[in-house]
Amino acid sequence: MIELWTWPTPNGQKIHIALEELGFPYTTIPVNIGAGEQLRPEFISLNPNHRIPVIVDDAGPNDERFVLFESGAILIYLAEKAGRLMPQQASARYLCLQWLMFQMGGVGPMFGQLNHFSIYAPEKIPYAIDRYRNEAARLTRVLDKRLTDAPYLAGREYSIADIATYPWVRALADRGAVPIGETPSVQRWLETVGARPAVERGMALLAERRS
Ligand SMILES: N[C@@H](CCC(=O)N[C@@H](CS)C(=O)NCC(=O)O)C(=O)O
Repeated sequence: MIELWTWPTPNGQKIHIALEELGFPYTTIPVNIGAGEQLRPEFISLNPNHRIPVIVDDAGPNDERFVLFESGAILIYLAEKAGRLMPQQASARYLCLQWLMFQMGGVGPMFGQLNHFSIYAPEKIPYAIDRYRNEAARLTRVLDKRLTDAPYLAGREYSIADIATYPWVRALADRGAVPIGETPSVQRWLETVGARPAVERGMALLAERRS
């Protein structure tokens, strides 16, 4: 059984989707980050960086209990454990990791900063908002080019690279923060990925707690 410590934000939703796609049995422990629950000692003992998501797998490597944080590492772990959602063929596998790293190092941090400065910052700083809005738009155009050349980020196969990227793009597209009307291939991919039953279930997990 996998224990999932999470909250319905894009980094948590990636893991919700992967677990739903792969069918691993799991239990969910909500960590309300708005209420500061990520700072509780029991959570910090699992992730010293006090961020969701975290998984605790009681059947980890060598059949031992295994704790893992960082959503990109968790996605690779789950895909390798199942032997699914990451292409087997070498070049496609590295392209999958390339686009996963693009999400972890680019889309996540930049879209996150755009959210911070445009929604949560007590002072609205035009320079910061413009900087992250432009960067989010640029990254969306990079995704659009890739998704014009290939149906999914890794190529022909749906993979953890799509799972990592979908919740971020979905969230910003839904509130009009990225120019989705100008990126038709991203729009097509959002519709295709969003129609997967496991993606619908993963996005719905704990959603009522946030509203
Ligand atoms: N690089 C980390 C980022 C995780 C992260 O930033 N999680 C956010 C929610 S999306 C969080 O827990 N924030 C709590 C806080 O800022 O204190 C990952 O991908 O797992």
